[in-house]
Amino acid sequence: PTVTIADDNSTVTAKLPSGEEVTVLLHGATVLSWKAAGGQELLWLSEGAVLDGSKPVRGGIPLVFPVFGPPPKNHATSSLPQHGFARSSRWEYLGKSSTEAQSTTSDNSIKLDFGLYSTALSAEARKAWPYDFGLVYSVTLSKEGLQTMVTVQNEGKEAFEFQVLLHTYFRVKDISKTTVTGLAGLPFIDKVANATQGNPAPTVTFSGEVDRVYTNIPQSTTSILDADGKPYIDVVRDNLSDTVVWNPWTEKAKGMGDFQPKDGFKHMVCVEAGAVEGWTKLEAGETWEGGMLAKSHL
Ligand code: TA6
Repeated sequence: PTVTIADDNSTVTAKLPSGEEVTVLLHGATVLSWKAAGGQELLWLSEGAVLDGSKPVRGGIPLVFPVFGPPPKNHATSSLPQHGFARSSRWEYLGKSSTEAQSTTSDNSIKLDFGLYSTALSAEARKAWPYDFGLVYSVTLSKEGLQTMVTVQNEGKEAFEFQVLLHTYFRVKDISKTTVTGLAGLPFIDKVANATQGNPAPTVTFSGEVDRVYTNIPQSTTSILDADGKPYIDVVRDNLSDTVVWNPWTEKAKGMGDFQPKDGFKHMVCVEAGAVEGWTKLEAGETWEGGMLAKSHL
């Protein structure tokens, strides 16, 4: 594999001899691009995405931590921005490795590690959430797919609680011909209807804005099927109990300045693996790890 760091130190790109490729922006440790062996781009990135760190990236895989959505009132996260500070902080590139454990030969996988420590937070974020922590984000590219794992270490003396989610924008040919399976019949929080739906259809289809939070899902895989029900991408959760499915559709796309082109919603679906129902508590000195493996059928 080859690993290239951009001249302006803003991105790290890894490429396998078989053609798979991943690019990570140090701002937010945001995966901007994940290409299949044949060069097909599997993630959607807005043409208006801001990549200079002044705003979270619209697309790719923003990393949501320590809170998902608008923070609750009267909570340690109350004064944080929506989706927390991890996706708008500058991470460090810690290095690469291709351990035998992940592949028979090192040519089949490459792991990139990124770190964010509380000491590196903006004064504002530090003040808003004054806990000592360390995050290590491992992005592993292999022929099987793209694995993104988050390790949270409580390096302080007091416990804290967090939510975490990989806010992945997958690229699709046509949202109106895309279906999401693996959530059959499960109740979900419908943020569009502002209600909990009890008996949904077996698959999720898209003919308008969809914003659903599925929690405590028994099976670990949520699948995206392309046109004509062809398997496209499987999202396998690791120690994450919840999945969010989102498409902003016309109106919400119009309302986001960095969402370009405006009809770009036709070519993306967010299937987001996370632990966002309630809070994961970490005692002083404890470590937690979770993440996802996105497998491409291309
Ligand atoms: O994951 C779905 C969601 O929570 C939507 O409700 C919408 O707010 C989306 O995230 C994007 O949020 P952002 O802060 O990135 O504009």
